[in-house]
Amino acid sequence: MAPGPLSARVADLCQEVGHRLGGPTQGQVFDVRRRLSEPLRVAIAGRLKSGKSTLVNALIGRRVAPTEVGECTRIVTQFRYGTADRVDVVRRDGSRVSLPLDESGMIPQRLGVPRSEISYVDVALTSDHLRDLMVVDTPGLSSANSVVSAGARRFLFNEAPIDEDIDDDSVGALSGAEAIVYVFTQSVRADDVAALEAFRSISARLSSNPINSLGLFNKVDKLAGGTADPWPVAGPLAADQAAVLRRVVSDVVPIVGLLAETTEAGRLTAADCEALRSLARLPDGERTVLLASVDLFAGRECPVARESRERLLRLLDLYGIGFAIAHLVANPQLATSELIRLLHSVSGFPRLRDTLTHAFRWRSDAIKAGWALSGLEKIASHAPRPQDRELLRDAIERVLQQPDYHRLRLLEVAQLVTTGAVDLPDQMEGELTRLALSNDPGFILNLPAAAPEQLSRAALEAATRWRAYAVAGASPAQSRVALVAHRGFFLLSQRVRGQATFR
Ligand SMILES: Nc1nc2c(ncn2[C@@H]2O[C@H](COP(=O)(O)OP(=O)(O)OP(=O)(O)O)[C@@H](O)[C@H]2O)c(=O)[nH]1
Ligand SMILES: [Mg+2]
Repeated sequence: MAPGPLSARVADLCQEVGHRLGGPTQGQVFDVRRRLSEPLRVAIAGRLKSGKSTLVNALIGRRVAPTEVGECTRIVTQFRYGTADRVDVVRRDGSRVSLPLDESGMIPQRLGVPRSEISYVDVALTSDHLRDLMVVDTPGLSSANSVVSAGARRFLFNEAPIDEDIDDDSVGALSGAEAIVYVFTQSVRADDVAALEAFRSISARLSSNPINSLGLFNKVDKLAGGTADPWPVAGPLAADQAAVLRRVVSDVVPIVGLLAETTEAGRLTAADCEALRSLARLPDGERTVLLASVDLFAGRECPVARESRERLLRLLDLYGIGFAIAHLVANPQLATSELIRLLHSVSGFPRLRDTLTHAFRWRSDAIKAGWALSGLEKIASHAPRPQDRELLRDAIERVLQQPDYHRLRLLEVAQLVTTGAVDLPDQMEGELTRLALSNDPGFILNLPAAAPEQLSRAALEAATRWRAYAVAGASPAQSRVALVAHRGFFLLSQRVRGQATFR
């Protein structure tokens, strides 16, 4: 996938200037360019057993990460695209040990290197999904267990070190990511909020913020219990959660990760579907009893073999099984492909994929460009040859002058506001966040159906409002933020007008 326009321009800068630089400085600048061409790196963080590895498999479209026990889940594992499948165990001294995937196509349970020596596991896969996305699976954060640990409270209130909860390898993996998905499994409760606030302390260290982080409300199939439809509950709960967590994540997406994994990784076989069809043909009363609980489903006498039923539970759990059977009862002719499509859609995964591929990709362009420019500034300040320093600084300055790069400033100030470092009235905070996080003028201005002329006018009005706020009544910090927003809306109005005249 081609990099976004801002990163592409910084990559061009590296290319042009790079050739004129001295040896070591040139190498560093080319490193920045290489990193810019890598796909979006998404790190998955969250509690123990919250379903991180399950989600990783869904994102990759293959079941490669172990999801029950096993050594790997305790170690940072990076998944990236490669021309051949390959697992490299990377030692802390940088040396690598290559292993094949095991006979079921998964990361082997035994890595053959003592855990204390392992820095991370680097998995290259031929999966097409990874051409656009690098995924980093991290070990569970024990601090955020369902009952808030003393540790979580301590670093919430006293900013005590968090090393005991998150090891340095995880910090490294997470802070190298452009996007972080926090997986949690329960609806908002007072103590949950505290636990999630704990993520905030961690996230401060990881430079994660609501702009590059997304909440994933996983296992929503467990919400309503049994086979009941969780979605009428999950949607509103996720919205509540997003409101409570607005200083932590940009949105909360509800999902049934297990169904996402099973359908994305193509795990449901013809035999599984046949078993579901047999269950759908049972008398109503018998089916109701079977579907009343996991124990009854697995243990009760029934024409479908017990192993098949246990396998169905592992693939779909009770809700997925009930959902599939209900569709097969209503429509016995339902094609298997259609059944899988329905399961995929009810998993909530399409919305997550959409958020990652649209919102995060667009944002990540600016995040990456910003990251690269500050990297280049650092390289410039350490460059041994004065002419290299000057060359780099000039080039950076030229790029930053371009109006498009105002987005970097916008992200910076939005981050100050969303993390609470600078306070703004709620409505203004919302407007600024939309401006920083979206490319869609209708969404930013809350005028989804407006014509370009109206949008351009509204953007100009917003620009005037922000300027008025900046000069009257705002604190110096608020004023700085407001001036950046002012220019952002001014540029937006110009962009919309430009598009209108080209129609
Ligand atoms: N019912 C249900 N089970 C799920 C869902 N997502 C994951 N699971 C199950 O939850 C268990 C834990 O999932 P993992 O993906 O291993 O969780 P993890 O966060 O990687 O766990 P650790 O790495 O050990 O912290 C597995 O048995 C999954 O099958 C879901 O949406 N619904
Ligand atoms: Mg795991």
